[in-house]
Amino acid sequence: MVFAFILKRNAKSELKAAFSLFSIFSRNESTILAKEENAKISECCIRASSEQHFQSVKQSLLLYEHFVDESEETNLLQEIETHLKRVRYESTHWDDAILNYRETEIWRWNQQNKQIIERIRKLAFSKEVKSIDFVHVLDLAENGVIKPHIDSVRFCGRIIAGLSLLSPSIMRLVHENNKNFVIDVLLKRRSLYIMKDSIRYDFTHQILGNDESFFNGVKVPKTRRISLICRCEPQ
Ligand SMILES: O=C(O)CCC(=O)C(=O)O
Repeated sequence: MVFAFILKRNAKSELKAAFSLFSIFSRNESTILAKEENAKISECCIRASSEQHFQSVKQSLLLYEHFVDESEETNLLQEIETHLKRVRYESTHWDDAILNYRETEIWRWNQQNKQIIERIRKLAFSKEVKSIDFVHVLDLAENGVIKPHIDSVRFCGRIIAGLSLLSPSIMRLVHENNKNFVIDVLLKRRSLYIMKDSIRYDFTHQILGNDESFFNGVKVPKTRRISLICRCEPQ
């Protein structure tokens, strides 16, 4: 079944200009130890259009580098391939929000991979929210792009967690009512992001195409990328 998570899309206009209007703050190469899970939250891969903007969203955007190791990535990919092998790449999504991709949903995982999914859910979802039982798997081809959108509130609650496999990419978040409020996130291979509350509801998110894929002025070559997206149930 193809997903219908995507509700809104914004025109691309103004985005390119936004970073030049503000001085861009880049976080120091520092990490904060998250007490609850002993996982490292990385701020160095998050760039906001101003320090004030960064401060106002840092509680609702979390990034964990090296969330899985290489062998865990290999195991996940092996299982995912068995689900994707009969799925064809599509050039465009039903609402034109994604280009050059294929997708599936996985309900049951082998024992090893199930533990990784449980780790994601434990870290991302508090006790008050119920996670959706299946994982959305999105395979974005090298020339694939996810355009700006906000996930539909009909299908997804206040928290979205995504694990990036195979390739780094840039996720751009733009405030719906203030197009100058822009956050770029370097999603490294094997990293996990968690978007919640304000970031999830008030910002569009997108994955930049390879030609626009730069962080701090440095090219981030995006090849084929597979993401595992865990969501919680709508309220
Ligand atoms: O691939 C990702 O990490 C984001 C996917 C996405 O934008 C979505 O499913 O709404």
